[in-house]
Amino acid sequence: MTTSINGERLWNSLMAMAAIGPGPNGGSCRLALTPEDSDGRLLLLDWCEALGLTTQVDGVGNLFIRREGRQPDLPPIATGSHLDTQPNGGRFDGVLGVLAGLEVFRTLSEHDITTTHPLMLVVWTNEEGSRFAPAMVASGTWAGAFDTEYTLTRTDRDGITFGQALEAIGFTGDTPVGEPHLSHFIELHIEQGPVLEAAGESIGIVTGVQGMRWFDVVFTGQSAHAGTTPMAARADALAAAARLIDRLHHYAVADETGTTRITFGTLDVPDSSRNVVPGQVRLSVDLRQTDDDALDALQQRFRTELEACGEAFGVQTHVERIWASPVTHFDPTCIAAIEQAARARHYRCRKMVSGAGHDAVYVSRRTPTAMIFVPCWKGLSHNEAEYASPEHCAQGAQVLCDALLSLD
Ligand code: HGY
Ligand code: MN
Ligand code: MN
Ligand code: MN
Repeated sequence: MTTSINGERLWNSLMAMAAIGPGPNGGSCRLALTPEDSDGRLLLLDWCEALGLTTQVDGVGNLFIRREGRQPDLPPIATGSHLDTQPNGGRFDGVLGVLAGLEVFRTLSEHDITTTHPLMLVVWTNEEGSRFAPAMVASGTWAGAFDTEYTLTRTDRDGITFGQALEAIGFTGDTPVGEPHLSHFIELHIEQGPVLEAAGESIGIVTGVQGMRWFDVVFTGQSAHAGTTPMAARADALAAAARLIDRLHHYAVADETGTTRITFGTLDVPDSSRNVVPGQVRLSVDLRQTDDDALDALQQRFRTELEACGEAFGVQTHVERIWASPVTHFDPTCIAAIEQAARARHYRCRKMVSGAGHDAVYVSRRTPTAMIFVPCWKGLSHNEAEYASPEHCAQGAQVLCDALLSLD
């Protein structure tokens, strides 16, 4: 007997969630642990309460929403994702995975289906790493990659700690971090890239995630007068940073394999003024590659270019390592369950590696894990124009439902 999810109900829930913390151009802005993030969590918990589900919250704000099974002592089969967004985020990144999980629970209740294992819908705190670096830090804490103290003391640009922000929205839970143990985890997410849409396919069977490394670079030169200081006498921190960005950008573009990703997402020029030669600059660096050796080589090139830029401009450079996430390979059983579910529904599908990081990366360190992708418009994400069609959202939720049930 196949169980069909209700695509319209899922779409309506997605749009209701999108109304919380709306961005100025039709997207979403629910930075982690802000009142908007809290409102999104509370809306979800309202919906879950209506289904008679129980919720545990751990010490870093992860939500574990439980649907009872016939054998309560078995470890839950889980799904989930994140509700926090980028400042200029879209309405589907993370949210689709959470609300598709809710749709599965709604569908099972509607059809009066009780699984053997308990089921769990998980909302991981601060997946984006935008307000508090690093990304995926709360799923990482659950997985044992970070200790709770480290996570609670991460600070945002205003010096507010993760722990203070969590307390302020009332989501500091008493479930010990690391509980509960999960039997399987499957995360549905938009692809956030162009592959599925270009191929006219509906489902990505995600076999793993590429490696990622984050750094901050502080360039320290000398602030000076814009009018009186000859060019040859300057130690211009911003010009040095610009040279680094230009050199590494072209290095990545020239990579014939097309797998090198370098992003300079933030550039801070403290006390900047239009008629002062910038004395200090802080630049963020996000390096990604599909294998760890290539990532090592990319990191080495970054270091070499940085040294050369420092010398050329007479500027000191200091590198702070913020985060490293190695190439991740997902679990064959979960991958097979997803593939089987997609093919049984005759959805056009392919196996693929994720370019974006996801909570599933850390969950997979402790729990058999895999992911399902659906296409998004022009592969656009981390952009308010992000869009996934109601059909693709429904197909992704259907594969999620079938795959979870097949693991039970
Ligand atoms: O950075 C990432 O890939 C994720 O969206 N946090
Ligand atoms: Mn995401
Ligand atoms: Mn994201
Ligand atoms: Mn992500």
